[in-house]
Amino acid sequence: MHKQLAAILRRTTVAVFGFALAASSWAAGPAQSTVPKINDPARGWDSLWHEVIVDITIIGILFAVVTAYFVFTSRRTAANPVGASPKLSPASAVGWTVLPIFVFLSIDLYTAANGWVLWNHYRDVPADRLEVKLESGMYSWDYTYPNGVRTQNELIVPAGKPVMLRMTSRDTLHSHYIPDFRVKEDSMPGRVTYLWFHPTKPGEHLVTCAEYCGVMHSYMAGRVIVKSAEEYAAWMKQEETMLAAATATEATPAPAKAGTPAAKPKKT
Ligand SMILES: [Cu+2]
Repeated sequence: MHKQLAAILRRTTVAVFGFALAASSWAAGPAQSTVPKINDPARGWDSLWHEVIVDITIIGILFAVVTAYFVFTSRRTAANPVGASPKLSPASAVGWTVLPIFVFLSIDLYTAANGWVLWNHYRDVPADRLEVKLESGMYSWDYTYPNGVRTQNELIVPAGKPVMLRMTSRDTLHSHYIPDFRVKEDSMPGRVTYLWFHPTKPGEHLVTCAEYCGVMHSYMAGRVIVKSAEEYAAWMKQEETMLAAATATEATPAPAKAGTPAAKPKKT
């Protein structure tokens, strides 16, 4: 009876693990598709930030409790009391100093290491991306798409594709900040910097200048407008048509000015 029970248990365990394995490989199926996974660090920054907030809250409460304890136990209870230093051996004095430093430093090193990993992910721009040039200037953001289409203060992008900005400035230092995508990077004259982000669904997001650049600095705001892939394609087609028409007009020689007197027929 005991052996039978063990056999049933063994078979059940094998079946459950087998099913779990099959289910997990089925669930992992889409990840093995040819579409590369975008390693967007934006959510990583958020969790790291939350971690820091939790850490400093716990440490703050801990310090407040210890301080309150010492304030209470060391309060003045008699007139002119004379205290006595605690007797600590050199080893325990070093221990009380080194251990807390190690504990708090390890938290700092842990968050710094996580930040370093995220930063490396961030500097590694996905290969399949939309690349747009940005020239900043007092006080506007001027975007140029690969086909020559230009926009000002509105960066229109398709959902689902990483967007990279190659940035420079025509006057002074600015900083292109898109809070919703957790990206901010200086743009400056004589140097090309970059940032990238991954818009996943249609919507609008604020762009603002995060570097004081002049008296109208606070008005240097724009928008990232994320459209669906179809809407973006339609918008881009329209812009390309307008650009082609404008280029054709520029290339055509100007007609004779209206009002120019026609050559008079010669009198015979
Ligand atoms: Cu600016």
